[in-house]
Amino acid sequence: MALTLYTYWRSSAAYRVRIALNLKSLPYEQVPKHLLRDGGEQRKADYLAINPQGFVPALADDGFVVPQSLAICEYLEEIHPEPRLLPGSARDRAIVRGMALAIACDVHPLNNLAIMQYLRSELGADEAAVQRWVAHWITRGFVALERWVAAEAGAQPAAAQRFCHGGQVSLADVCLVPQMYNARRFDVDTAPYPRLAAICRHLESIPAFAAAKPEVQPDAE
Ligand SMILES: N[C@@H](CCC(=O)N[C@@H](CS)C(=O)NCC(=O)O)C(=O)O
Repeated sequence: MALTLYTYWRSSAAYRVRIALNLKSLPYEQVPKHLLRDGGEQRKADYLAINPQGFVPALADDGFVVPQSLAICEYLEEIHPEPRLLPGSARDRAIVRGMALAIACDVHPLNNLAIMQYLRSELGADEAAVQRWVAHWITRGFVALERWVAAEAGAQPAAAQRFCHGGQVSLADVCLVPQMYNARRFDVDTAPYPRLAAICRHLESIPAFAAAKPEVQPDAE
């Protein structure tokens, strides 16, 4: 099994996959695609032949290409089940997938590069308006997730919480940490989300998460 990850250091979707690969101790080669250089290497013909969507990440496994970060994580889970990113019971899996999708489908796409470029170039938004847009959608998502995590945790105090659900690392955590990175990057106030912040603080201290963070990637600027 030779794994190649098409990635960009600041891509939060690629960050998810790096965490999953590290948690499962799967060695992989990185092929960086610079999202801004020369109009975006992800939009060049050679990369579109790999991922027709023109997004990172994509993972190649001996030449078999899987695009979409959550599809990649689930693929890794199936070919290399331990340690598990999805819990044992159908109910727990449904919660974990729900939290992961709340981030990956309902928050992250709205702060993606192509969306922000469209806001600027087609809709005439200035930087302040783009910032408001990003903050609005992250805030909306985090308000809901903070409540959701609290409801799942019951009476446990915020500071005692270490994971999104079920007392162990899951796909929800794999999605939360990169989205928190994005929130900080775009100067979104994270103080109103003490549970999410406490979970991220703990997760970021785990070596698999620490080794996946953008600043320590080979293509980091
Ligand atoms: N749903 C996709 C989203 C991938 C995505 O949005 N990737 C961003 C970087 S985080 C990207 O490649 N953007 C390039 C662009 O917008 O042109 C996934 O989870 O993999």
